[in-house]
Amino acid sequence: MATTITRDSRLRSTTIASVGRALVVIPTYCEYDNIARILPAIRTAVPDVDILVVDDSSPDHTARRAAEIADQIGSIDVMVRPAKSGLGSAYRDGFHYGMERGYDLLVEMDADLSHDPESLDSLLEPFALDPELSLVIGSRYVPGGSIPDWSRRRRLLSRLGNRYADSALRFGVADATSGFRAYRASALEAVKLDSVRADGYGFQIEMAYRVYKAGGTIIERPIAFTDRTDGESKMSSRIVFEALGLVTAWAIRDRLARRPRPANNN
Ligand SMILES: Nc1nc2c(ncn2[C@@H]2O[C@H](COP(=O)(O)OP(=O)(O)OP(=O)(O)O)[C@@H](O)[C@H]2O)c(=O)[nH]1
Ligand SMILES: [Mg+2]
Repeated sequence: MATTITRDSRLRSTTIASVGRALVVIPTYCEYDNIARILPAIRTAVPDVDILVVDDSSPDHTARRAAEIADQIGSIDVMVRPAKSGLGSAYRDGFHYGMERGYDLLVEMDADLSHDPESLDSLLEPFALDPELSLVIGSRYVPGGSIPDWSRRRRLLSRLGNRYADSALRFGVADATSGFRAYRASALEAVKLDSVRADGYGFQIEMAYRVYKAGGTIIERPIAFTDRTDGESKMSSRIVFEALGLVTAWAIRDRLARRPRPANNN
């Protein structure tokens, strides 16, 4: 006998209604198959959130595919930019789009199904409980978080990178490179998005650090991060080294700025 499991959509609507309107921003570059899977999966998991796909004119016509799905299931916008311009700039444009339209929460999520739409609820729910909350990070490195597909070596490198970022910047974040997270719009306004220049992992770390420095409250919720099965990764070792260099530069800059000035005896 088949068992039917019905999700409690009443509870979900109440949660979203009490935190305001949420927009999930998904940057894409050549994710033709993945985008057709992730959009309906998000709609099923959190029916009340809207979605914005930010595509950089992917030659595989990801944007056209996204627009077809949008016609079928609604409440999805597709922003097409003229050329591949990086993850950081895709999020900046997507966040501006959402803030101009009055969304209260802005969510970052990859298209490649590494981020489970079923976890979206756990990123949004804390905003309903704490009006002061600025940022909820979906974290691989808090109890309950996991990366089932990664080798020990890759896990170690990512863990060490994150430990380095936290010991240099002291913002108390275990998984600052995670790209699965939700911001309160007012927290994004406070961080002056336009001056954020980093890309990739550096973008994620810089955004969390800026929220922290602006006095915002950040919490982490466990997620399982699974490897993409379709399409190609756009991350490179250049982006990893850029992130490490930036973390070091921010840490030095802010330590120097905090040093007491010598007393002027004249
Ligand atoms: N619009 C836009 N999207 C991008 C760009 N680079 C990457 N993306 C998207 O950003 C998301 C994350 O990129 P990935 O290549 O999966 O990076 P990652 O998840 O850190 O790396 P993997 O673990 O190897 O998948 C995916 O949805 C990509 O399609 C870009 O230059 N422009
Ligand atoms: Mg990915």
